[in-house]
Amino acid sequence: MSDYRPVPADRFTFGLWTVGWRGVNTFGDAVRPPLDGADAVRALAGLGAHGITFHDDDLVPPGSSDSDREAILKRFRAALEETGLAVPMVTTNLFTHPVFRDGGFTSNSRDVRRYAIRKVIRNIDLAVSLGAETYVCWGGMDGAESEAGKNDHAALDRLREAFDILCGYVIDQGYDLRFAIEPKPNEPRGDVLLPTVGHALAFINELAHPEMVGVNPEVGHEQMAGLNFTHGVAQALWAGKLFHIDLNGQRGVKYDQDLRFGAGDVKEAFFLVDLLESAGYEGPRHFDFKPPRTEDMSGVWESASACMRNYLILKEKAAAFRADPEVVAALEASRVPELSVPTLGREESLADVLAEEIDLAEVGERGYHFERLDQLALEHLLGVR
Ligand SMILES: [Mn+2]
Repeated sequence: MSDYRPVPADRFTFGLWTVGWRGVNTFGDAVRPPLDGADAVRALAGLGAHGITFHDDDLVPPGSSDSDREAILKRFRAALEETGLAVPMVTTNLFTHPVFRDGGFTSNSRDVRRYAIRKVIRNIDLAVSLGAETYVCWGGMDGAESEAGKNDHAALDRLREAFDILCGYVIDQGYDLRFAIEPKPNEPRGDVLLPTVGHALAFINELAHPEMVGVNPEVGHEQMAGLNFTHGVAQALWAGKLFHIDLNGQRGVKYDQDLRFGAGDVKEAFFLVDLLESAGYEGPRHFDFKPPRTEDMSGVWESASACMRNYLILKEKAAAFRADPEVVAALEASRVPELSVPTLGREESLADVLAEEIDLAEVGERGYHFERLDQLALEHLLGVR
């Protein structure tokens, strides 16, 4: 793997809205030309990606006639067939149009909520026809700037209602499709509903079909809240809910940077890849990043390639870390394997624990040597081991 050249078996996927982002932001106009879906498919296939994903409006511009829609989809399908690129995930834009200014599934306006459900259902049919297995729901506009304008209890009721309706539709149609909720703490709303992986996991348990709904955590979204992304992903894996993942980069608690994967907190990226690879996560490694506005189209493709390259480099570094005999010994010295031993033995009862005594003075002096372990990880990451 020394050249870190991605192949489809690596399961790298990209949102059409990532490489197709034209660079429009709050302060600046578009800096790049529109990117046609079929052209994106060919370019990503050429880079060694496995798949492409899209929001309904990325692929078919809003307001397109039925015949325009058909023509666009025909071109897109032809490019997929020609390249073998997959569409493992699809999502809906419930944020750009002014009607969604107060959200989609949780807008105070009932007619908007009903329109949001229609828009998702139409795109679910397209997603399934393209072979997608996961449908991501990011409710970025589902939130508030002021507590006064939003009844959170009612908003959560409406959000649950929307997921129950969508799951019911998928069951009725006999589709093989699961939903993945993407948490985000803020942006574009001042505060977004289901701000973290933990909030989303708790919400899923209240649904009529919790088995059909998981999470799609994004590196930057947890880090924007100052949270440890790897811990969030670990809990999603523990709950059997890591249905999809958005990889990118973020430097600390600030606006959503969507840097290329690896370009934010490198150490956390290292431990994230270590976790995904060791946990046997088999879903797509999906990149949801924004090539900076400084880049022209060649810079966009360079940035996309670098996402995959960084993942493969970190995968190799993580494997070398785990295989290093010094690391194995250091893990032992840090008692890491001991945490996997149940606190009560199979034949034991609480009475055994209650009858036991601990030498507090002696055990209180025990050091855990995590610094040595962390330094070994850092040295692998820095390439000196
Ligand atoms: Mn983001």
